[in-house]
Formats: sequence, C-alpha cells, structure tokens
Amino acid sequence: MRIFQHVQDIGDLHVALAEAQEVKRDRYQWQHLGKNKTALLIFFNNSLRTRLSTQKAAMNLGMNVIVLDVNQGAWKLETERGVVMDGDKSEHLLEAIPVMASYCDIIGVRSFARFESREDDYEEKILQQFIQYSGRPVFFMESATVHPLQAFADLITIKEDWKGKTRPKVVMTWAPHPKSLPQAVPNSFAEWMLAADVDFVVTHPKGYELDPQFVKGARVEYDQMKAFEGADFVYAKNWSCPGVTHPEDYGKVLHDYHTMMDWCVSARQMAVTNNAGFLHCLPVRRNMIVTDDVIESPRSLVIPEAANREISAQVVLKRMLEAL
Ligand code: AN0
Ligand code: CP
Repeated sequence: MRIFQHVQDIGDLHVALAEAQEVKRDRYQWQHLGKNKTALLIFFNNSLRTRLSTQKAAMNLGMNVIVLDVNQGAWKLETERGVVMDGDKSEHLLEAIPVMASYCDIIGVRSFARFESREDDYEEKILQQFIQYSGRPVFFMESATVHPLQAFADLITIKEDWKGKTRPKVVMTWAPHPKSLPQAVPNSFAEWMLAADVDFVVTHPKGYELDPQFVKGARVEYDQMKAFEGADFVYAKNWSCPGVTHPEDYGKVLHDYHTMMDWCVSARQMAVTNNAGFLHCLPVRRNMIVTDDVIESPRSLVIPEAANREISAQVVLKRMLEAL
C-alpha cells in the first residue's frame, strides 16, 4: 500500500478485518518488518489518540518513530506556491516535504480543513503535495476531508460488538457543537459504512448535507427520532456546513447551538433503538454531543473504539512496510 486515504485503499474489508483480529491476537509478531525503518508522523493540528495509537502501532512493528508538531518548534510553513514570503512563514512546504522525507520511510500527516476555501480543502491541497513531493508512502491521519484510520477502527469496533449477526442498522447522527468542526470524520465513516455490510442511515438538520462523493447511496432521514428507531449502533458527530448546496456557507455553524440541543444524544433517543452501541471518535464535549449517562452506559463503546485505533494503524503500517 502506497497511499491510505479512501476505503478502497485497504482492499477487501473482510480480509482487512481478519487481519485486524490477527494483529489483536499477537501485535508483536512482525517486529522484523519495521527493523531500521522510520515512520514520521507530522501534525499540523492537535491530537491525543492519533498521536499515541499510531506511534504505538509503529513500535509494535519494530519501527523507529519521529513525531513532528509543525506549529511547535518547526519553522512556520508556507503552503501556496508563488507568494513573496515576506510574512511570518520562514520555510516553504516544497522544501520541507523532501527534507522531511529524506529522514524516513513512511509518512503520516494530520492537516485539518482550513475552511479558507472549499475547493482547496476538497482537493486535499496539502496532502496531495506530500504525496507528490515526498516519494514516500503517505497515510492520512485526518486530512481536510477524510479520517480513514478512525473509520477503520470504527468498523473493527462495530464488527467486534456485532459478532456476526445479520446486517446491523448503523445510524450516524449530527449533534450540536459550539465551534466549526471539519467533515472528515463523518465523510470517512459514511464511506466505510457504505462499503461494509450494514444498513446505514444518516440524520442531520437541513443544511448539513455531506458531499455526495462520500454519502452517495446513503439513506438520509431528517427526523432524528425516526432515524434512531431500531438502530443497532449510533455514531454521533458534529460537523460544520459542507457547503454542498450553498458553497458560501462552507465551514459555518448554521444555527445557534442553544436552539439545537434536542439533537444531543440522550436516553430519550437511545430508548427507541435496539439497545444500540454508542460510538464517537473522541474528543467529545459531554452534554453537547452526548449526555453523561449515555456515554457512561454499558452500551458506550467509545473506549474500545479508541483502543482499536492502535489496531487500524498497525494494519495500515504493516501493509505499507510489506510494500516498501
Ligand atoms: C476534530 C474533528 O472534528 O475533525 C478531530 C476529531 C478526531 N475535532 C475537534 O477538533 C474537536
Ligand atoms: N479520534 C481522534 O482522531 O482523536 P485525536 O484528535 O485525539 O487524535
């Protein structure tokens, strides 16, 4: 594997899920694969889970790991070609990428949506430059539009909890949040659920329609209570306006969150589900996205879900090492 961005990059999902279980059975059996190989993890944004789980996954494979927080200690990077660099940016991405690549074998990059231009974000302008100029395998650790390590871990978690029964009903619900958040997590979750053997429903207020390249074929139900009926899994996430029908609203919070609090996942909605498992990628704002009692309930899967981030990262790194 040279690029890990979309669900297709992992190939057959049954094979990938079986490989995840094999990793879980004994995660240290491939230490030889990573010997004298270096993973470079580059963060343009904050992270707790991605940083720790990916580092751990690389160490499980016997790799060396370098973590770089671009905004803390490195030079501020210009990302646009052609600008006169007389501002606060000391170095250009076009030099920084090949330099960073020269010290490693595999690169992971986290670079969130900037919300300056929908086009730039949806063209993955930053990650594409890493792919083009690094000459290294590149995996996405949440880019402007996708978070595939998360979606893969989500799928592993659902599969483990579901234990091979018939197609589960999986509902992804929008929930309120005070700030603008990217669409990367819901985009990838939709993409992976549509590729998996599940009955997938999305629910959100009007105006938050996700980009068709990710949700094409998904059922959208604007009535949240109706969507939750008989759900086997509930996946909560806030996202800002994707700007599909109104590009000028891209990245905006469309309503004052105080008026949207009935979208917060509580016992009221969970009561109409089929004792659904509750998922969220974390970090989560309690009593905005989900109430204390739901996230603390026996059906809350958020901790095993986060633990599975180590597993999804290890499958991806293992495949990249095997293809070096
Ligand atoms: C980020 C997001 O919503 O994309 C990261 C989630 C994994 N969340 C925040 O910035 C709070
Ligand atoms: N879920 C997730 O990616 O968490 P972090 O932002 O803490 O890495």
